[in-house]
Amino acid sequence: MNKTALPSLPVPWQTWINDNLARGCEPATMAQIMVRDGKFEATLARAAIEEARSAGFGHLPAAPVLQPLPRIDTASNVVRTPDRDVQILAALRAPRIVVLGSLLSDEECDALIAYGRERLVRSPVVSESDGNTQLHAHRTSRGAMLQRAECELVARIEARIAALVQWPAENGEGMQLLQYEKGNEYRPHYDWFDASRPGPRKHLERGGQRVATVVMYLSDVEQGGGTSFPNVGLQVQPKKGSAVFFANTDAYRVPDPQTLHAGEPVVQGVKYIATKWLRERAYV
Ligand SMILES: O=C(O)CCC(=O)C(=O)O
Repeated sequence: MNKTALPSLPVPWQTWINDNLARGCEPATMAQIMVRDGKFEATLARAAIEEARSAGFGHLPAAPVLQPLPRIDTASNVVRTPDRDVQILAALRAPRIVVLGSLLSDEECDALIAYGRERLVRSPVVSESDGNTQLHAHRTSRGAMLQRAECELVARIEARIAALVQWPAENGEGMQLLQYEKGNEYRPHYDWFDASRPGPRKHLERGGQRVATVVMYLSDVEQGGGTSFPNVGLQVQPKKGSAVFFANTDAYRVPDPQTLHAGEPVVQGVKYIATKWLRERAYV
């Protein structure tokens, strides 16, 4: 293997090889993924993995390193943020899921809906193949992407979330306002990006992994519309002003399949939520 082969790979693939070796993944399986998703020649894929191995990757200390993550202190039943007391209603340890009461006031919920309603368009998903957004039958809500701190109300809520989850506001993506009418849903999916897929992998370049999600309920819904976590048998019903927080990775920042979740179909009423995704690093 000539020594320059690995540096000629795109940086996300070099990172992918190093990360997967460090996690103990099988080189043969990694090479298959590189051929399938990265369209690399099989010999180049195998050689690049071998070079990374001989450079010491994959022989990192066996014990993975705990990484800081967004976290909510559930030692008390109330978290005092600078401008509002937030109730802890329920908590699950693994995956980390915390149900929050009173994150937003009724007035803030109404104002957020009124602020973004005119901008609602059909919500897309990220394509597995190229990372572009596309419409999909699995997601039938309408949504509006708000820029971070684009108005005083949005900045206020973002600052509150940052204090609540002990994570910098600049690591947050812009808030997403979503509307689900009768029958609308978001079928089971993950919020984390799968680094083995070329489309989602592109999204890791800006800010890294989505390490946590906050779903804020802006309306009461007569029937349906819960946020369900099928792998852990949990369903959180929408209640105006409340929210659910969940960590998308484990404590080592490895994406957690237990975080599979869905927006259940709305049966009666209209569901409005605001979703906030938190990245590993500044999202600029
Ligand atoms: O609609 C919900 O309750 C969940 C929304 C969701 O999963 C998302 O926006 O990623």
